[in-house]
Amino acid sequence: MTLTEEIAQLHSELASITFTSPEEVEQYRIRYLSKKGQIPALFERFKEVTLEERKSIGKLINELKQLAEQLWKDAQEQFQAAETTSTSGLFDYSAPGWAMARGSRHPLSVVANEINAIFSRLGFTVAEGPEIEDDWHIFSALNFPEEHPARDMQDTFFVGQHPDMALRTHTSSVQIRMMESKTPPLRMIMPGRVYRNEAISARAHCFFHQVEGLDVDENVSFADLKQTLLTFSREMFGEDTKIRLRPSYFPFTEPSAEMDISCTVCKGAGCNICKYTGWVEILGCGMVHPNVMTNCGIDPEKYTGFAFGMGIERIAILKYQVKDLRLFSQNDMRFLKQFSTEW
Ligand code: 2NL
Repeated sequence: MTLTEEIAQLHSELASITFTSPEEVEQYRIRYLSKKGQIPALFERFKEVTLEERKSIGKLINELKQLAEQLWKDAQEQFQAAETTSTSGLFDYSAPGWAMARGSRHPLSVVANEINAIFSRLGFTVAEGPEIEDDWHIFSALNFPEEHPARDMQDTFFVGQHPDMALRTHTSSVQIRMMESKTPPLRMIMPGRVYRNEAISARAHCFFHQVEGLDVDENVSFADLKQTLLTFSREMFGEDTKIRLRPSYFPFTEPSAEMDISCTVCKGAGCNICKYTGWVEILGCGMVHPNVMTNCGIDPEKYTGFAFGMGIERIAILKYQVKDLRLFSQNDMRFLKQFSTEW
């Protein structure tokens, strides 16, 4: 084979070469470019070339050498880049997975769910209704007199300039809707958000959450109210919880009462949660006023009913000893994360 033919053959050999591993690149370097490789060998044979051929053959050999070196450089870069980006051979399939952060329920949801569950077991269903209400469902149907202070602009958020529409101040509006649209027996609770126009502080907020309950049927008595609330209190706060009813006044119930439970913190011995009385107030209740029954189209001669209402924040504050109402709406993760084990 002449030198020219040999150069041509090597040229086509190099043109078709591909690399699949760094080892092949090294083999290539040894075979073509190392001291004893095929390209330096061509330079050895160049000594035999005649004077007239030197220029053209010299050019061919140099071109071949440049090609061979370029291929080697490219191949090295190719495998270097692969080595830094590929994880093949480095990934440990037996390594434990990332720990998934567990979400947590809002404490008010935890308490509301628990209240719902307890009353569900006592045969109450859950009803919900609109947060923007008319005057009838918030005040008039509930026997609030025309001049009652709760109707004041100061206490209630009215919607726009509308004198008749407002954000509900209690969930009794939902109870009115239920009594208007259904016939007794009615046994239901109404949880939801309510609004009051108050300056925000540790003890007051412009919105909070309530659960109200209603039981209307023939022969429903104050004793039924008392036993229902005692059962609820024992389930919610523990078997040994005592209740105490104090006479009170609401426009929508007669008679009316406020209910205390024995202090959950000191069990009645006296502490700063119960202000050393041994009792803490948790709800208001009473027998549905006959006027309210009539307003909803229910005959108060045939049916009687009891009703009650409690603030969910108040129950949560007692249960978790929360010192500031604002914590419930600030979404501070340090506060919320503490409830991660609750449902
Ligand atoms: C409280 C007191 C109460 C009611 C709510 C009610 C509803 C209807 C008829 C009669 Cl439709 N009563 N609800 C009754 C007594 C007390 O709530 O202090 N809530 C936080």
